[in-house]
Amino acid sequence: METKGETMRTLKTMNSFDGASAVPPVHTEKEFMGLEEKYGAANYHPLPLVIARARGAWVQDPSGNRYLDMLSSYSALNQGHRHPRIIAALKAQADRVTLTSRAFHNDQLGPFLEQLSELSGFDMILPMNTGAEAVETGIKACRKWAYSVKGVEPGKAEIITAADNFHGRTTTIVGFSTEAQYQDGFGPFTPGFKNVPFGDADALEAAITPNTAAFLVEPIQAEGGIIIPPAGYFQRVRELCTEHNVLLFMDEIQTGLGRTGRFLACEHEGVRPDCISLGKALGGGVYPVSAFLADKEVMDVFSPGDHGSTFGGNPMGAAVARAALDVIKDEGLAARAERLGTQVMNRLSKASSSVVEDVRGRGLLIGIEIKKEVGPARPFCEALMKRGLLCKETHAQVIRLAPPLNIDEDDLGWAVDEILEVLG
Ligand code: IF1
Repeated sequence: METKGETMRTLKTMNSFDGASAVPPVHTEKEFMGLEEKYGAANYHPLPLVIARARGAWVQDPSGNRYLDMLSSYSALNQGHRHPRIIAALKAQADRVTLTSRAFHNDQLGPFLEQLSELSGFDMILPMNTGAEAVETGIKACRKWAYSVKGVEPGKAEIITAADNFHGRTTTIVGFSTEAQYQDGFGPFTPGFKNVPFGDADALEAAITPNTAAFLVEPIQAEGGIIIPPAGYFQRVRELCTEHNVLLFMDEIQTGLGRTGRFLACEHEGVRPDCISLGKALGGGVYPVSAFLADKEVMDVFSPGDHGSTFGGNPMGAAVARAALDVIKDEGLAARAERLGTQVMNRLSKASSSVVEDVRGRGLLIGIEIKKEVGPARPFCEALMKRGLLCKETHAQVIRLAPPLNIDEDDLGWAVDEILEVLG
């Protein structure tokens, strides 16, 4: 990296990776990128950086250049890269048993479910692998609950979702996306969904019918541009759902597990949903683990054979998730996110108002919206990458910041210095 400012900082941590040596890479960065381009489907357009090693909040390319990771794989790395306790759990479990299928019991799943139930306050858990699978599981649970408990006529259950949602990429889930590109060319879609504007409780009330099974919503719309709901919105949503016997299903896949300064983001709103989905950091950034959580009345709709997954609940994932949850709790990562997030927000509020339209966030999930007349956010992310700092825009105008929650305070301070400089 050529820029002067970050040399000290990148050198500071230069020797901190285990076994990181000056062994020349077999391929150059250019060749690695070329291979992905030639053999990989073109469904991504990554920034031109190849990551070969990582630890904590830092990543390194094959040539040894260092970058501070302010994206954390979209909050899947709340515990940082390769947390020693999580890696130890992974290695220990790899030496015992990795996969049993759910045809048999294993000695990791039960303790994992108990731990997650105690931390979240939900009675029961259905483990899956990816976020989209946890959301799909929840959709099935809400529909079945509507038929078997609420008494909705067969085939009539409806689920209400929010405009500008992001819940994953399956054909059912993109079917209720309002982003044209996510749907384009992938229809026909699953019926039984309708959208209302996020933040508008009256619109939700108007959309509820006797056939409504659930309202599926993110506590903060992250991909939507870090959209924080208006004060009191979720309290009203909770009242409406209770009044009309509709399940409140909150997708905490990106906002949960400490990211926003609470274990779950819904705690900010003072509401308890009927069910939630978790993913991303549940696997500590090393193994895909997701889950659908609900109380007994909802989870009881499932009988043997109704739902499942070859890998869901496997002992490797369960052991990793137990360590991932231990780290969040023992290191007080939610409180840390709250404290550091406030510091960052205070400093960012001093950014040039001729460039910045708005700074918003909760905990360490922060969006910097660039003024439309200034241009899109991407060039700012590219400029930051040149300075050794990784982040990614969401939609055209918003720079999304989501560093590991255990990021070193000086590193985070340096990142804000760089951001303020780039914003001018
Ligand atoms: C990608 C976005 C973020 C999620 C919420 C479910 C899922 C996600 C609230 C599905 C996933 C990911 C998907 C990933 C990038 C990332 C993303 F830009 F696409 F929208 F974070 F903002 N619910 N979000 O945020 O989880 O099935 O992916 O495990 O490249 O698509 P998944």
